[in-house]
Amino acid sequence: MTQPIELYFWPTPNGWKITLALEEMELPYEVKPVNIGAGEQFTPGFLAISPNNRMPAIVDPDGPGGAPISVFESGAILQYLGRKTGKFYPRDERARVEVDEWLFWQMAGVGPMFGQASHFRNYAPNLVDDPTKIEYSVNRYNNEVGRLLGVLDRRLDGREFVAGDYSIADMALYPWIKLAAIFGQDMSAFPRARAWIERVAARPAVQKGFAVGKDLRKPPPAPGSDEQKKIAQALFAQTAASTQSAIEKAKQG
Ligand SMILES: N[C@@H](CCC(=O)N[C@@H](CS)C(=O)NCC(=O)O)C(=O)O
Repeated sequence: MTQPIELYFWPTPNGWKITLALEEMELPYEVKPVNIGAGEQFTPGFLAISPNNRMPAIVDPDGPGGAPISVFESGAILQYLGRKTGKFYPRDERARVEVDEWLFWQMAGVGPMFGQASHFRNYAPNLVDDPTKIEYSVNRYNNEVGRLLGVLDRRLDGREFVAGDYSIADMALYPWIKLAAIFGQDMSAFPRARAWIERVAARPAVQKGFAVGKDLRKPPPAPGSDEQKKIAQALFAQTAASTQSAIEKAKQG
């Protein structure tokens, strides 16, 4: 009997990329929640498979040669699952290069830039005493998010999906692009991207994958509350030294 893949997960766009893929590829999986607001990403067990203290990560008990394998970084996980199943990741070299281009564009461009835009727009205003201090950063990342949406919109001219058939590149992009509106973007400026969102959203596996972790997500803590400061400290004030002490603390249980 196939053993389920362990998915180390918290309900965020990077986590949903993998639930979308696992659902679409019809692979059995078991969710192992990693509460990143509570510092669970620093536990020794998790760091052994994800040394960057970020989720998602997977452990596939049935890896190459029948032995277990762990994978961290969502792009590497998507490629691994695509190679394992032969689905949504074409074998033909030209087609695969196209998927890789758009997958890496998401990993190196969309993910980090949307992440910063979300940070400065949705979190930082509650963490600084004077909002004018972050005006430059808000504009910088909002502009970049808009520019990237423009790139996607042009790419989708005459195409249903970003690289040939529906692929792991679409799966990597969808959770972030779907949220663009909450980063303050006017999506009516990007009609082809908007139509693509609807096309992807209509897929049953996407609906199932996106629903994973609903029960884990709590409403955000009140601005200025102790709870909010604790989460902000755990997520947004990480340094090499603070990471080291979080690891030491987690080791002691
Ligand atoms: N490049 C990584 C990014 C993953 C990432 O940023 N994960 C965040 C949640 S979306 C996380 O685990 N944060 C924990 C932390 O900041 O300590 C990937 O795509 O897997």
